[in-house]
Amino acid sequence: MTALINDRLLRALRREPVDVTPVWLMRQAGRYLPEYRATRSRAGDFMSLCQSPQLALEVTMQPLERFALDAAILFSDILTVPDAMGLGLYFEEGEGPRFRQPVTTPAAIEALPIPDAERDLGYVMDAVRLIRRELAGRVPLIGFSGSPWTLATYMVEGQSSRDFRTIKRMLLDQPEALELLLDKLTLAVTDYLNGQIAAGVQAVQIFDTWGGTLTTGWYERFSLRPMARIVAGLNPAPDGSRVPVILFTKQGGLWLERIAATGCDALGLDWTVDIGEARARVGDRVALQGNLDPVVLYASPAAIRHEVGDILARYGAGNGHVFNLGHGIHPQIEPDHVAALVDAVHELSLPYHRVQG
Ligand code: 1CP
Repeated sequence: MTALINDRLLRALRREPVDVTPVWLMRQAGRYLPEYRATRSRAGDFMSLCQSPQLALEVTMQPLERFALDAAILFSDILTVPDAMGLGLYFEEGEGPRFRQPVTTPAAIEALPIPDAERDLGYVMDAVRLIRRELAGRVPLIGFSGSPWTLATYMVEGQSSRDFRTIKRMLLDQPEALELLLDKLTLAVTDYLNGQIAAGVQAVQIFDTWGGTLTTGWYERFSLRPMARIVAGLNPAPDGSRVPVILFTKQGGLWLERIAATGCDALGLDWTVDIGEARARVGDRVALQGNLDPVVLYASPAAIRHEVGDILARYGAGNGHVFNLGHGIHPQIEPDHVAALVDAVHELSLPYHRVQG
C-alpha cells in the first residue's frame, strides 16, 4: 500500500507531533456543495448514490478538490446496516430516513439477521477500495458506523424522533428485547467496521448521535457498553497497525472520562464542551476532536476565523487535537465559508506546534 503523503490526522489521533492541526468536517461531502447535488440528481435518489461505489467515490473526493482537508470520509450513511438487516430504508424528500419495517416487537428482534459485511454491504467495501486507490496516499480515509443505540433508535422509531418515546418505552417495559437488539447491532457493527478496515479505511468513527438523550445510567448500559465491546473487537489494519477509533457521543460532555475508559483513541466533542476543560479531564488518555458550532459557518469569514482561533487557544499548545465541527455541516452553508474555516485552522494553529521537537 502507498505510504501516506499527509499523515497529520493519524499522528494527531496517536497524540504525536504535527506541523499544524489537522482538520476534517462531519458531512464534508453533502448538500452544501453544488457538485454533490448534481451527482445526487444523476443517481436519482440518496440510496442509489450510496449503493454505487463509483458515485460514492465521486462525492467522497469532491470536498478534497475544493478544500485543504486532512482526511477523506467514506461517503455512505449509518443506516445502511439496518437496511442490510432487512428493514427497507428509504428517504422521503425533505423528511429524512424512514423504514418500511420498523422493529417494534421482541419477535421481530429475534428474527433479525446479522448481516455479513462483504456479502450484504459489499457496495460499501467496494467504495472503500476504490477511494483508497484514488486517494493514492494523499490523505487518510476515515470509515464509520452508527453506534448500536443510535441505529436502534431509527430501527424502533421507524424514523427520526424528537423524544424517542417508542424506544424508551421498550427500554423500560421490555429491556431484554432492547438488549438483544443492541447485542445484534454490536456484532453487526463490529463486523461492518472490520470489513471497512480490511478494505482499507485508516481510522474509524462511531457516530453516537442520540446517546446524549439518555440518563447517565441508561447511557452506560445501552450506549456506552455496546460501543466499548465494538472498540475491543476491532481488528488491526492489513499491515498490522492499529486503526484509531473516534467515539462521538453528541451531548456526551458529562461522560468524557467514562467514554475515554472504553479504550478508544479519540473523543468527538460537540460545541457545548470547553475543549480546554475536556483536555484537562481526559487529554492524557485520548486525542480530542472538535468542536466548532456548525452554525458559526453562517457568519462572516472574519467571525469564523475568530471562533477557530478561540478553539485553538482553548486547546492550547501541543499534540492530540483534530479540528472538526461539533456536528455535521448544514446544507445551506456557503462553500467559501468552509474554505475560510479550513485555511484558518492551518494558519492559526502553526504557533501551537512550533515548540514541538
Ligand atoms: O438528501 C441527501 O442528499 C441526503 C442527506 C444525507 C447525507 C449527505 C444523509 C441522509 N446522509 C448523508 C451522508 C452521511 N451520513 C455521511 C457521509 C460522510 C460525511 O461526509 O460525513 C455520514 C457520516 C452520515 C452519518 C449519519 N447519517 C448520522 C450520524 C451523524 C450525524 O449527522 O449525526 C445520522 C444520524 C444519519 C442519519 C441520516 N441520514 C440522512 C439524514 C438526513 C440523517 C439524519 C436524520 C435525523 O436527523 O434524524
